[in-house]
Amino acid sequence: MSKIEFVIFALAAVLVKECRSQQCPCNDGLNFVGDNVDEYGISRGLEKSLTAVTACFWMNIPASYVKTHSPTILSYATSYADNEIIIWVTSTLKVARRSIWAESPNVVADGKNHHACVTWDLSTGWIKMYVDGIKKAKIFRPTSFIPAGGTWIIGQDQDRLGGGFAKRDSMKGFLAEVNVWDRILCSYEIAALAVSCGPLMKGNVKAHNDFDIKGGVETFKPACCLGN
Ligand SMILES: [Ca+2]
Repeated sequence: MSKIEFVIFALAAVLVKECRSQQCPCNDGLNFVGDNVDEYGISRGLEKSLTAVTACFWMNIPASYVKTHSPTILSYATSYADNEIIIWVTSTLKVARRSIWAESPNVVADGKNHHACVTWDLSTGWIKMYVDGIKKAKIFRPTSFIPAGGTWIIGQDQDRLGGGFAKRDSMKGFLAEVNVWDRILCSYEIAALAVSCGPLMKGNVKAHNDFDIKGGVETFKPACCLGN
């Protein structure tokens, strides 16, 4: 471990202690009612194609909801394919690039707050999935680069560019700090994000505040720390 890694781990340890004893000052928490096609966030555009992606977010999804729905966290569609990227939840966390999908083994739809990150290294084919700052899955799924010029949606799954929503794919519960980067975040960066009481880093591809929120989604300041 380098000195900088050690410093970040030490900072993360302090933040964990603080987070568990106070409300977190996270901004931009979104509360989805669920079971509709009206609630989502949209942000158009990707300037250049991607060969590496990291997406991170906070979520809290009721266990009962995933018995009848597959709430979608993030969807990126282009004119070539509606499922360029999908991150969704059954009881576990699932990701897909077109028809190539992967799953993290642990239950995340349990009515508790969870931080999650997914990394796609499209040059090597490795997908890594982190829950609450810990790597839970490393899966080899070779796919091609992600084309530019598409549309990003949070809280719904696109079956056509910017639309084609279904009730069964709607988000329910809380979603916060959805950020997307054009690089693979390191494990210590993800560990630090998962215990931060606010946004340490904004995504350089899409940041949470880039999304235009539609429908009846409420914004609030969530208690978004591990264990709350
Ligand atoms: Ca779709």
